[in-house]
Amino acid sequence: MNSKQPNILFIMSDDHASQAISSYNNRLIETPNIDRIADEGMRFDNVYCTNALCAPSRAAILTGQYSHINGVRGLSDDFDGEQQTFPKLLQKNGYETAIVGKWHLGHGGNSDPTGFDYWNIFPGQGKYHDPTMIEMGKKKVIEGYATDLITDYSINWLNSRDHERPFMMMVHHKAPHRPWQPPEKYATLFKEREFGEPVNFDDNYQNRADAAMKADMRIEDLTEDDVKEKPPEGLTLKEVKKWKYQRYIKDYLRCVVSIDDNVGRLLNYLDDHDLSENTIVVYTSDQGFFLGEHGWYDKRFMYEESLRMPFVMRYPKEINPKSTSNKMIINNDFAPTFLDYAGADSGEPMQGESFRLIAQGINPVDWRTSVYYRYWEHLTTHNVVAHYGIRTEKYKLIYYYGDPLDVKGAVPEKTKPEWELFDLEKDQLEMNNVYNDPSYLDIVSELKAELSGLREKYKETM
Ligand SMILES: [Ca+2]
Repeated sequence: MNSKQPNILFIMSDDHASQAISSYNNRLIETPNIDRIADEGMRFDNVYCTNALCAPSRAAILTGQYSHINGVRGLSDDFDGEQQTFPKLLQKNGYETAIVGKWHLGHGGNSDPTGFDYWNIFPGQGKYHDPTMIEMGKKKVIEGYATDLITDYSINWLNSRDHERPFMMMVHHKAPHRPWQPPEKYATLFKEREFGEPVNFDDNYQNRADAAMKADMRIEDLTEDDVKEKPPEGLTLKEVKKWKYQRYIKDYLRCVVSIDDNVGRLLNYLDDHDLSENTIVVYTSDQGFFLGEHGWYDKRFMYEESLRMPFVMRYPKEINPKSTSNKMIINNDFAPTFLDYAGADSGEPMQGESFRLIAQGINPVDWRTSVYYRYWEHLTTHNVVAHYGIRTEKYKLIYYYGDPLDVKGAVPEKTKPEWELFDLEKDQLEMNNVYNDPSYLDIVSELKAELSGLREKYKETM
């Protein structure tokens, strides 16, 4: 074994917003175990997904490529398991690799993982309670709670792996994805607590593109299945919305508490087996999520809450404790970064960059200062309009390009193209579209030029 090659433990949950991680924001809950990774390593404050949806983000992470290159633009696109991924390249470079939990790629989310020596996954989205799991092709129903089971199987594999080789394991939680079903032991946690609503909970979607008004992901839209019972009789619409929010946020946070416990179990395992020093530990989520901001749940939009991924990383040999970075990182960067740590060549160039130096506290002078994003699904679930855009340190420009679109699963409808510009220094909550404000004319033309440069760089032609 090459002792210079670190182990990589990549823990990723599904739809876990940084607003619900105390290292980022302690308004809602404490997450001591996830915080421990940040406290003993680095908290990255500007990590963005390139397409805020489960399968596309997973494909971008594995391949280091944007959706139009890796083929997974929306949930109905197949993932070609033959293509290059970082786990395959790690295998070639001496690593033993494993994935446990949510895979959700290919053939409606149901392909067999490639590039892994061991895999044990859910079919499709998976279930919270007594889930079916497919272990190396063998399907079984397993009694228990998904988040605990994923950790149990991960620990089993860590015990049985080849101890002579470095490992890379992806631990992919289903939680806290909809329908937010917590484990029995946390069923009544927060019962007596009333969570405050975000300041823009009653957003009326004025001063915005029509896309915001059009989206069906308001707290009011939460179904009886989502909130698990009928609202009490006699409430006004406003009271129903407030009641649904409490139901929603409590179940969401109960799922998060269970994730945090299970992150703690893995960190303890590393400590107990003398692995903490030579293991890179990451905790992230496939995208962010709206927790009542803009009056919404779900993701998809290029707005901050859904665009931003929580990302904390510990590697005592190279990363200083309690460090933070505000450099702009995208999920396409994860693959090249892990390959860099492993001393492995990425072969065909990926569309991300290694941020290993940034993690060491060194800021490369030529690091990107803007990020390209694209949400491809058009008026599918939650009726969100397809869009692309650019985020810089100060501004965000979004183009809802309208019909027609050659996108699988698109519902044809006449949608007129529209733009949004947010001045993020003055309007962090993205409530006021200044695209048509004449004082931003120069900014708009600079951003459009940069956006078209990024599209060219990433070979985005549609
Ligand atoms: Ca997700």
